[in-house]
Amino acid sequence: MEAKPDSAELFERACRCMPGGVNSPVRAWSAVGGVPRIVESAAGVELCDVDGCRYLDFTASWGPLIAGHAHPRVVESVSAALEKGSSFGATTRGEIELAERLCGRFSSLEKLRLVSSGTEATMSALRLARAATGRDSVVKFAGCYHGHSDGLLVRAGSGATTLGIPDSPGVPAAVGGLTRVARYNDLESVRAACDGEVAAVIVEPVAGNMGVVPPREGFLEGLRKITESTGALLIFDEVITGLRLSPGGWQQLSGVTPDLTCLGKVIGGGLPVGAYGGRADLMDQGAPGGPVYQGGTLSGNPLAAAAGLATLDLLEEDGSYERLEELGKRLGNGLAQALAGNGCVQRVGSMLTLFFGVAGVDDYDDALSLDADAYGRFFHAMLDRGVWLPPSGYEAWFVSMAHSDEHVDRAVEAAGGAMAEIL
Ligand code: KE4
Repeated sequence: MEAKPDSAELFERACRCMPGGVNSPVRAWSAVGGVPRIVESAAGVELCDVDGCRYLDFTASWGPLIAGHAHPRVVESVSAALEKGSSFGATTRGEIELAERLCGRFSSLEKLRLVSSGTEATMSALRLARAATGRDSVVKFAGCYHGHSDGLLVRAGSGATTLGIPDSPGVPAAVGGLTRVARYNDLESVRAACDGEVAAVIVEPVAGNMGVVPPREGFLEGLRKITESTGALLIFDEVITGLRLSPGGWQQLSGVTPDLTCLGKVIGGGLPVGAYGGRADLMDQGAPGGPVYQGGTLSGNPLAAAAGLATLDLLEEDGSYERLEELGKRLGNGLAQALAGNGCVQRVGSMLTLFFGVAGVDDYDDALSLDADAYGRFFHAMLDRGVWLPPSGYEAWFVSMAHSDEHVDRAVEAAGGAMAEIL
């Protein structure tokens, strides 16, 4: 019987037909080196690659798998939906329920529109903000990543930083020039950037794409005040934080209410879903009721809605967020101990980043000074010990409800061995 192809062979084939062998750049392991493992399957906290190796996963597909991989309730829900068809190009009960449930959790969401990715959500929210204010400029923060729409690929974090292209070629100067960049956690830089031409300020309320960087006390409140005083809309990009940090996202915990919110990842439970929403007077300017056009063949897809609803059900079970906090804290404390002063761990709830070579990260400049080589060595040392981490130091690790204390302790023990090996 012919030997099954291994990761190296499959990745070679992938490179022959897909740029960099991947469908999203961060998956190419450019920052950490080595042959990206090709995944065969996953269940709970465990990923298996085509080589038969099994890993304890802390990437959670970059955040969505908060209930763990292939949760039986999610599998059952999506399978039942598929039995009834996969897509109709017409409204279904599932998307109505998902929209109702999300509006019920976020007090700022009077109405929302489901789309198929976080990129679509932020791109559409900006278009709506520009239409609603009649202004063209937007303000984003260096190191924040809001997907790959042209105007937001300016000083972008996540894969754009990982690959050293935070300002992507191909974005026309006329478009990029409408994006003003401020410094995260620096209200002075926001005041300098905001004037009567700014339609919106878009921010990750807890940054996750330059590594995890929490907002300083008063930062988000300051953004709210500045946008109110200049007539700009405040957009919270909660694609990572929404549903992960609390039932109502960071805006529920911080008490700062944005005009528009973008969601993704967890709300789709691993299937393609994004959403943008906010005050009805804004959202009703969207087509068909209003003139601001946005649409999508698979928007509100019934399978994705089924996965999202099953995930929301699981998150609504008693103690879910407390458990995520406990596990995140256990992991963060254990990693800080293993790091033993060779960097820092920054954590908010069930998302965290281990930064090598820096004592603290408050903004993009701090993040850019992390020791990326050390992270690359650490990544492989952990992989050798059966722990799968994000292949970039500018990303967040995620804990899921499928993780246990034992899983966390295993990762911490592996980190101790990995540190001894690389430092
Ligand atoms: P997507 O278009 O990838 O669904 O979402 C874009 C997006 C928007 N906003 C935030 C805060 C995000 O973190 C993202 C996407 N996150 C990255 C990882 N940090 C996706 C991973 C990838 O690009 O493959």
